[in-house]
Amino acid sequence: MTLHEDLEAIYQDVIRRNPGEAEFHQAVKEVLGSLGPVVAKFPEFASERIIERICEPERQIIFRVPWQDDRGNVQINRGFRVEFNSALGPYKGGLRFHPSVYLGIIKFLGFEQIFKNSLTGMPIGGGKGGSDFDPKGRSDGEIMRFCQSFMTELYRHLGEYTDVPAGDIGVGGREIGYMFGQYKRITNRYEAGVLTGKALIIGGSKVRTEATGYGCTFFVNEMLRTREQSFEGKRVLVSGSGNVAIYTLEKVRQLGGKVVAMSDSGGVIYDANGIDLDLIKEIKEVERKRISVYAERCSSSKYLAHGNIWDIPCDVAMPSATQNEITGRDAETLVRNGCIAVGEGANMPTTPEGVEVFLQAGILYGPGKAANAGGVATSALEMQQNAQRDAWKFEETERRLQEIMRGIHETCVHAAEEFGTPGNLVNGANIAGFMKVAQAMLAQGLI
Ligand code: NDP
Ligand code: 2IT
Repeated sequence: MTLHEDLEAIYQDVIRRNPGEAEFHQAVKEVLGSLGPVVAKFPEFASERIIERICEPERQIIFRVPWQDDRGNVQINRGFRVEFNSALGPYKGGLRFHPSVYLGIIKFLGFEQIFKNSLTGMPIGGGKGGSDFDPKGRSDGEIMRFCQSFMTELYRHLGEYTDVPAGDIGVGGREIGYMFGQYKRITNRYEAGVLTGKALIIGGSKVRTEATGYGCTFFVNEMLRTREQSFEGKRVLVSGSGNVAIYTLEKVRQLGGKVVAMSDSGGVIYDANGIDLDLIKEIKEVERKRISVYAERCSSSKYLAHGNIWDIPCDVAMPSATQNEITGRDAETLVRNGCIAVGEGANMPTTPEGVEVFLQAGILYGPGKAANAGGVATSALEMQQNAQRDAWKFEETERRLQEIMRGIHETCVHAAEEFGTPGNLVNGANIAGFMKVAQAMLAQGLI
């Protein structure tokens, strides 16, 4: 992708100032790739150096997380919180616990989060955090001690009006609960709105657990509707088998589609009859086991160790595991096999080469910052309920989520059209997300 001349200079500066952070460079390049027509139309963004400011996090926190494992050994991990942009509201974004986490991952996620949160239309800024801690194989006690140590440093940077974390890979309701308990203990404040993704009993919102997967499915449904299509009878691939993947499966089924394959980092399960939702929930949410166990218990399914899920023919692909999981070659395979729509539940799951293949082929392509925004949008609904000391019903909350996803899709479609690339939702999402943040920054002066 070639960038507009001024944007290329900004991009080169980002590379120079952030060496070795490949994922962050990739995320920045993708957004800058959409902004050529915007800087041409709004010269004040250049004179006020809005884009350079957006590319520089407002604050970056890196800290030591010491904890004791079950054998009495001392363990040391590294914790991160990147408070990227607060033009639209308090920093908001998840925490990722995964051994691959380093500053470049947290910065790519935090950067994406700015535009995603802007697209939701809710008053939330962008941030992200996490640790290189690997939760796999750790006992409940170890997870709790790690979360408590992590929060013992992080708490001083948080607050319902300052910075509000939630979950991401490796962080779900259990971890949020342990962190919330430690925050309350240190601060002596029952400040429900300081974390989202809480269990219902401690101020969580109905539908937050389901929200990212449901939202992504709603988004794909909106895309399909533009071509007089629906999920009815469609074969769907959903990579991953975590929170986003499971609730994508649930909603796709409700809308008449059939998820024929899922995966984890070890392999792929395939079931032409459609994956059994209850069995997946039991194995992943209750027993916390690997997806290979599914094939042991379900005779109509096959386990493909180290298999590539994107080799399986499908109508719709919903990557819901991790970044760069669809390569250019995978994208070509999907298109060749007749895939008509891709909705990204994960953050940046498609490489730049893959994105190019989808756009060139003219298939429906919903980029992560639009398609997976339902999770953070429902987090913002959780913050609203906490502020009101209220708890809404499931149906009402889901209705709001669906409305928000419809709105995001419409916003992206309009922005893509207005700036000369109809149907290109990458440009639509980047431009619409950027415009609100840029205007809010201008309104607040040079800060
Ligand atoms: P979970 O931890 O619940 O599940 C992650 C799943 O992805 C697991 O099946 C995991 O397999 C797989 N996975 C993770 N890393 C890798 C890797 N490096 N290679 C192969 N497989 C991998 O996380 P979530 O479902 O919450 O998150 C999934 C994606 O969705 C992430 O990209 C996240 O950023 C994004 N997202 C999440 C939101 C949320 O609300 N939770 C909101 C918006 C986006 P294994 O167990 O083998 O590691
Ligand atoms: O990537 C994401 O949007 C999330 N992990 C959810 C963030 C949130 O604050 O709910």
